[in-house]
Amino acid sequence: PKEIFLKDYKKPDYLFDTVDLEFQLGDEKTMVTSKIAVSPGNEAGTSSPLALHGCDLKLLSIKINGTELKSDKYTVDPRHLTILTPPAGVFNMEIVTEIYPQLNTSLEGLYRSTGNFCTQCEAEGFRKITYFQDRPDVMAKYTCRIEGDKTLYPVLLSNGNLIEQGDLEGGKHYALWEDPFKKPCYLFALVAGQLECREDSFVTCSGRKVTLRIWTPAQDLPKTSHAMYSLKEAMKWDEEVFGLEYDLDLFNIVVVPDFNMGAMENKSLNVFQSRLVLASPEAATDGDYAAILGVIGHEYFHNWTGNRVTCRDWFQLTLKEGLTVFRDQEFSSDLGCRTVKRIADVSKLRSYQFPQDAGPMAHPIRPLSYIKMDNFYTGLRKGAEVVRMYKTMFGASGFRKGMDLYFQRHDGQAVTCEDFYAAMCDANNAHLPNFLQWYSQAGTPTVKVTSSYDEGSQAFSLKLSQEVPPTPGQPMKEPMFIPVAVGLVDSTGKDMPLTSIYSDGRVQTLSNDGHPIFTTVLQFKKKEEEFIFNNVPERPVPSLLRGYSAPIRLDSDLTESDLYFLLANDSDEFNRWEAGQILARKLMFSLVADFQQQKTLALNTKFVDGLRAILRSTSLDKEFIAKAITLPGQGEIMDMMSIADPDAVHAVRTFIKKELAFQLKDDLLAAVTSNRSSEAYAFNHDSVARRALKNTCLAYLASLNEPDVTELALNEYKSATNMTEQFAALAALSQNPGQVREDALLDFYNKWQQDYLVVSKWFALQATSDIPGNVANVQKLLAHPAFDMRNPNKVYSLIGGFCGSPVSFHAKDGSGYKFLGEVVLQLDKINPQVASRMVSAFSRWRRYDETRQALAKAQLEMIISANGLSENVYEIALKSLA
Ligand code: HT7
Ligand code: ZN
Repeated sequence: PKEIFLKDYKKPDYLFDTVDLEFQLGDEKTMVTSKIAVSPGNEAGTSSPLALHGCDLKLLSIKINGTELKSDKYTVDPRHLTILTPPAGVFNMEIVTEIYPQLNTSLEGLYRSTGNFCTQCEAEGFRKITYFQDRPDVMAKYTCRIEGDKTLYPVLLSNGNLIEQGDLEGGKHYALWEDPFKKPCYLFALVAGQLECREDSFVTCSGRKVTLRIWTPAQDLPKTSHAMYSLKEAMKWDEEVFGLEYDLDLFNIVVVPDFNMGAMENKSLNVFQSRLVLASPEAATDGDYAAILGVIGHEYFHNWTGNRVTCRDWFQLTLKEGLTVFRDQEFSSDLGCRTVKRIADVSKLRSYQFPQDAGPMAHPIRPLSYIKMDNFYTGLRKGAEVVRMYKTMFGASGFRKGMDLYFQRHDGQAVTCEDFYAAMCDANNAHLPNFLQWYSQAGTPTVKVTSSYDEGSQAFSLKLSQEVPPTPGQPMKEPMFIPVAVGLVDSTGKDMPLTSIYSDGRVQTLSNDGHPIFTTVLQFKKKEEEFIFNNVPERPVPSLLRGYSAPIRLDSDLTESDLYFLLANDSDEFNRWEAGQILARKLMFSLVADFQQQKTLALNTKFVDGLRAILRSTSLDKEFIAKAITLPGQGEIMDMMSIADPDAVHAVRTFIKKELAFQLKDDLLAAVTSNRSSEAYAFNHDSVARRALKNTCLAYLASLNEPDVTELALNEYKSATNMTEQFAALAALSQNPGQVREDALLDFYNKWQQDYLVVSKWFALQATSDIPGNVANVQKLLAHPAFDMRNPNKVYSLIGGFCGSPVSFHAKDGSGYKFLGEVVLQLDKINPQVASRMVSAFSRWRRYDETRQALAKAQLEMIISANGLSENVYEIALKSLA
């Protein structure tokens, strides 16, 4: 396999100005005709060969300027078609190919999903449709004519505007679509099949009416109302916050059950996997509703950040993804609760991104090389944090100025991360030293903070030092620009006004137009720096990295009592939660040590009291309380250990959970009963928060495995009128092995077997379970009639869920590893993208004890030596073993 390097980027020798595609859809084969107007890619013109990408295509003919090209004028290999001596200047090229979508299980290019035709071209899937320069800096205007059987494929969709349609002989019909905007081929889309739509409209800020359609199989139409609401909210939000108006008169969303990722932002024809569109109160949880809002927003926001301004090459992926993830996070924050959303996003960053950034797949947000670009779509949250830092530095209005300048300069272009940085800095008349290091250095920086107070001079000093750990290919690192938001809390729990600060040999007066300032952002950009706050009347407790102002690991000298103080008092709610998490982590580490030394485990009463106070609070947001009483995940703790010990972490977390449940039982019971509601389901913050608190408390109680709480959970399960509460009760019951668990799981399946999305949840719940002997159970579920290896959603639920369980996946006898090794090979033959996501579970094998290391390594070696392995899986296995 060939490795592609950022440093080798060259502008294309040929440009494609217009692309006219014609598809003749057939049950057995589809014929694709592509007519391209080609022009030289540089001023001087070119006579170099024109190399086109292609994969799994049967070439039928090539014409240049209307004349069939003789076979000695081109070469074909399994990945390319090369025109050896293209004409000088502008010319037309026509290529006809045959493809076989019904055999395409990779779900990349043109494929079938439950009979319908669908495309997925990002990152490099267009080459599975026709020979093309499959790279994002080749931007063209497209038309697309689709022809197919009218009964089998009554709906024919592509990008842009429908400009013609009609019937043809032999029961066929056609549709002609024209997209007036230039786009890279990865944004091309075609959908054809038996679909119906929910239609609505949105009037844009300039008064234009846009028709909105969500297409699904007829029976699912009632479940599309939340998605439609989400789309309209997203359109309004982008106008209000960024002044960005939708640019066509039609916006289509199509739902497909078989899809490798969440969704795809094809120009005016977004494609979504069912889970991220379809929702009803009975069958979808609050989490599903929130995910739909976020992802509908995300794909819509790409229309400007990704589509109108796109990436020069795939190394710049974070340019569109980091920015768009940031935008969807802000959108969800504005529509819900900002602190809770921030906590959820930071938790995900810690559980998925940090481990990756510390393992063999660690790469800068702009990678330096790749074998398969698809493998680089897992690190996008760090990119969003990098974008967030611009906003932290420049404020909302400065960030908006930067965005305006970015669009003013680059609309219709394919650009780089430097272009974004330059727009942000130029619009704010600023320069951020060492900021670009975030794009080129991998690894999560650790920032150490020590504080001191001098009563005589009333000066409070914070000494900061940073360390970026070595990562593959990057043993030495440069300091990075790290914005550290800080507040100082006085002994009564109030924020102190910050008046002046000394750093870099100068004093800076802090004021906000004469108003006192309570949080300031330290611009930490060297290996070590000291910041001295002046006029500080008493020793404060510093509240550091407020709102999690940079994606780093913070190692401060805050004492346990400082942390309890912040947990109770910090005005920055994020940092209240954070203080609780740090305390919980410290507690878990000390109990893990006790467990490893076979000491009796005992819970610190101060911790119990701290959580009791939070639980009893009547002023805190209920969803915040639910988050604050939730312990850090097992993965997060293992990630911070020198040798990850899944058995100890699991035992300790289970112990703390049970002990808290025992000691807080009355408060937990009160929270469950007082948060019941007989009102009809609504997806609004108050109701979501109420359910979140109730469900979290129920999970604690059920861990006691006592008859009264089992009875309670059973009642909650039976009386639930929405999936959020029903599923939470089922999860609570299924913590404890035994007949009650088995009966509940069976009952749930019998109720929901017709709804494949709910069945996927049922798979995930069992797959992630920590009950003993779960490897065999998951193995059995693989043969369940409802499981289908070709459906990514089911694979992610069952296999992906299983890999996330420290107990079963890391079973000491290696049975979990063996199971995954076999599944990966099977899956790779069907869908390499999905297989490579599964094989990633092995990548951190060096973090475990020697026995586990040997067992996991053996599976990786077995995988890499298999015949016919895909490049996707090969790249992950190779880097994991390196
Ligand atoms: N931009 C979309 C990426 C995507 C993708 C990438 C590789 C393989 C399959 C894929 N499907 C969608 C997703 C997004 O930004 O939400
Ligand atoms: Zn995206």
